[in-house]
Amino acid sequence: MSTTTSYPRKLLVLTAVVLALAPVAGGCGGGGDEAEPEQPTTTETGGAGETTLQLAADPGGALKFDKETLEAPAGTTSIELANESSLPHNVAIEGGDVDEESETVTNDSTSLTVELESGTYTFFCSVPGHREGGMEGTLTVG
Ligand SMILES: [Cu+2]
Repeated sequence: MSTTTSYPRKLLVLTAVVLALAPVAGGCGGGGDEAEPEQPTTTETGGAGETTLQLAADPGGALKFDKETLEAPAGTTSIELANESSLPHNVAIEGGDVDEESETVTNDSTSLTVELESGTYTFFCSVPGHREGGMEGTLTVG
């Protein structure tokens, strides 16, 4: 007669909480908090992945984005623009055959999704005067 000994196994299920949600804008203005969480850009190899880039207009109302350069692999790219200022802004992409722009928002966010091939593009705000004022940067795709 043998006793069957069963070893209880604890299955530790790790639930990965993806913090993909941008913090809801609760406070308006003030607080020059530049602590921006670095987001792990999980780019799936395989080509057809979609990349989301975060971009923000200066919350204090300066004519600038928080980044002067952006990078993405070729494919579908979405640029999410957060504009917490009282100035209207948008994000536009120009280069190659691409000439697209998002809607213009004030105290809101918007996004622009484009198909991009390898190359160098310019992103900017197309509100008159803003690009000239400094709302411009380089998007490198490759
Ligand atoms: Cu602008």
